[in-house]
Amino acid sequence: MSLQWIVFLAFLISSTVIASVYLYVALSSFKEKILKNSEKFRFFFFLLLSITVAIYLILTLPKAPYFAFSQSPPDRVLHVVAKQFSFAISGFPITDEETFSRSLGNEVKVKKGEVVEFRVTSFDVNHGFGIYDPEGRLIAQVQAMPGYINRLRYRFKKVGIYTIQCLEYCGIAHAYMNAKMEVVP
Ligand SMILES: [Cu+2]
Repeated sequence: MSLQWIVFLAFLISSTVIASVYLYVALSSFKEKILKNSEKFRFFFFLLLSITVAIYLILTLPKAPYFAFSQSPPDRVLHVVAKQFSFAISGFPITDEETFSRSLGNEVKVKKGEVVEFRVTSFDVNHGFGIYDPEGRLIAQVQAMPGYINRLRYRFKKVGIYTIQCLEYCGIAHAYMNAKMEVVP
């Protein structure tokens, strides 16, 4: 069973539990006698929910790229600027429209195993910078915001063509706002 299915099933089970608790409390609140019991249940389920959330966070948060590579100095820095409706990616800073259009459609190649630091910003509105691996799985993402440079570090473990997709609805052609990146041996 793939990781995505496990996560999906875990989500399905936990959301069913939460929905049942809400339903139980909502239905039982009509009867005062059951209401007394439901308060006990409510506390129990709240505790259960808190523990479940805590376990999920403890297991997953340390794997977030923001923490995983915070101590590793980057081998490569890539500057990314988002602008309706494209991404310009370059090894050199993109400071104006001229450097933006020169960096458009760049063939970006990074080496497998390198820690890459993306410095992501936007020239107009908020965009999302999401990196998808060759199998189409979202592996890392950060916001592209005007006036801010957000850093995202990632170590690419697999060779192949990666897709960058905007993850923040930014206008009419948002769905087509993407770029490609290649990881080479
Ligand atoms: Cu968008």
